[in-house]
Amino acid sequence: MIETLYTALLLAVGAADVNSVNNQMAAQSLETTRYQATSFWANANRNKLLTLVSDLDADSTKELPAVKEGQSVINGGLLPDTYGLVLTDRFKRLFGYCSYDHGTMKTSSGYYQGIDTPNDETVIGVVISSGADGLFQSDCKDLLSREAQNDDLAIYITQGQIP
Ligand SMILES: [Ca+2]
Ligand SMILES: [Ca+2]
Repeated sequence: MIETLYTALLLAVGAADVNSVNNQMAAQSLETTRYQATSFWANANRNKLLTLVSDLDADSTKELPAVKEGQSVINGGLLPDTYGLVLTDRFKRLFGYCSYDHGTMKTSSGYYQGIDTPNDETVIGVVISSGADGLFQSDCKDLLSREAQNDDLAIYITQGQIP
């Protein structure tokens, strides 16, 4: 199927553009690979972050580590660099990170203010790659309801995943 499409494409563009088509296909395949690798590392970070939860404001709701300040996803920051996390995506750019403070107490710095009564489905953190365009279009406020924007690749961490 792909071979047929490829042949049809070559016939359509003419032999002179074969290299250009080849380059385009290689670029697309590289991009796919980078997305897969990015997704893999973001997942690895999620698993590590889930071992680092604590009820830092003593309201019986656990928080992930706070964000590290830095230019990143809107209303968020960067992954903390003190836990051996993978800090960059496969485009070699820093991952963004949202961390939410839920529960009856939610004023800790380094967190986006969450909701009073989180449940297992509630997002408590997001590891996010800016994608191929290198720009974060997403906002931690909207990521709370899983609304990643444009080509940003978001891996959500939920309360129910806390071991
Ligand atoms: Ca809290
Ligand atoms: Ca982006």
